[in-house]
Amino acid sequence: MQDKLPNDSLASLYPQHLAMLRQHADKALALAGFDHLLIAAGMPGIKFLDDNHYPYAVSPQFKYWLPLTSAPGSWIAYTPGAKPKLIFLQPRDYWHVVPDGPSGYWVDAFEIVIVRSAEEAVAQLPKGNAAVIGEATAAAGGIEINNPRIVLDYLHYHRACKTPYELELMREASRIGTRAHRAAERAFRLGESELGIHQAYLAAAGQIDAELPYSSIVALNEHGAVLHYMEFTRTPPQPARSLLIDAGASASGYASDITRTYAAADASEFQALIDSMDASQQSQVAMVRSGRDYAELHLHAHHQLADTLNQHGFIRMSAEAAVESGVTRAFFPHGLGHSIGLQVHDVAGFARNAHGETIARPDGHPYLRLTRTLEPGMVVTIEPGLYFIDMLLQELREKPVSRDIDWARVDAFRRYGGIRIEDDVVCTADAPENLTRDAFARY
Ligand SMILES: [Mn+2]
Repeated sequence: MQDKLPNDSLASLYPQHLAMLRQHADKALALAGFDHLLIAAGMPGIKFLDDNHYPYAVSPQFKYWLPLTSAPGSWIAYTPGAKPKLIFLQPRDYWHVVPDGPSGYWVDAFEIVIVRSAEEAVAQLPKGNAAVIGEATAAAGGIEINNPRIVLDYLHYHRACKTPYELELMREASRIGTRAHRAAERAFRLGESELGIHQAYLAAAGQIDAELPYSSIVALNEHGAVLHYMEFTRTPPQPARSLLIDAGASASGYASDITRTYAAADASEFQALIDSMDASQQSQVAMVRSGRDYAELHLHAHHQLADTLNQHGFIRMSAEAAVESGVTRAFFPHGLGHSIGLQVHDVAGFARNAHGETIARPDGHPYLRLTRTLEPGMVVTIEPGLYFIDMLLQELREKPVSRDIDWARVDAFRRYGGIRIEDDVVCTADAPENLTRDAFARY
């Protein structure tokens, strides 16, 4: 269940999206010397020694072409010059809900063939020299999956820049996510547990866990210091001082990725730190401009964090010294953000070009997921953080620079865990579009 999508605008934007996809596919196939592009929607995996399946996740290459996220066993077949073909699997099955026949603004753009089995689907694919994109499990009926590197590099590189159609879906994903974030904040203020906050989030999003683009992080107090905290405690801590929630939503297979940090009403020292982080986050968002090197933006965020650490009395050293000595990396040990789209961490974050060459991360920043120069149409997250992580603080204590850190001040903040503030931002030819803040402004 999702919000009603703005179908009129999607219908008018979709043809241009498809035309762009065809252009990229034509070029990729020509480069690699293939006649057809065949894309498997994929099948749900099965659990080890079990007859239960993992939640189904459609291939990102499949949902790039169509807003179909539940089409196991289906295929797209594209031959340059011809109308793309959707081979849609609608099994005869009384155990499961059979997917509805295709409908919507996109169906006229496809030749659609409905089949009853995965083997029949494969039999409908054009024979010959084909790039076959899919997981090994899609190989029902004896088709060979080859996932050619040249084709994938080309398609992945170009996925960074979104079409107006894709941006419309990403705005929708942001609207669903922010509505759910509002509900999560209310649940926190009412004293709910992490599980209770998560349930409030899902209810407001109208999405189940398996539909979300990634597993939500709902962290009260010290749990905010665990970067990928995936527990959901059932009992609220007494008192609940802080909430860090990193949770997104999906719209026709496109993701939003949103993080907010809240302080309890009486935690004014933590609120002041959140306010500083929020101000620097917004200044970083404003720097999402065409031609900007994202890795530089990441390094700039470290300098801003050093200023914040100084202002709030955690350290006494120049910003340069704090960055050089690794102090900021102990407080902010992840990347500033990543590309986002059909996948929450979208592909080709390090691509130098469409041909598989890459741009290395800056030394000492092994977790940065994006090193490309920004271009209009790219959507990136901006998510600076400041955490009080025992393991990293312990390492810092043993360094000479430890002298210039106010450890009593640091220790006093451990009980809040940490701060992350994350928006999804579109690079344009001009000022950036902040999908997240625009959506929050509606709720
Ligand atoms: Mn993120």
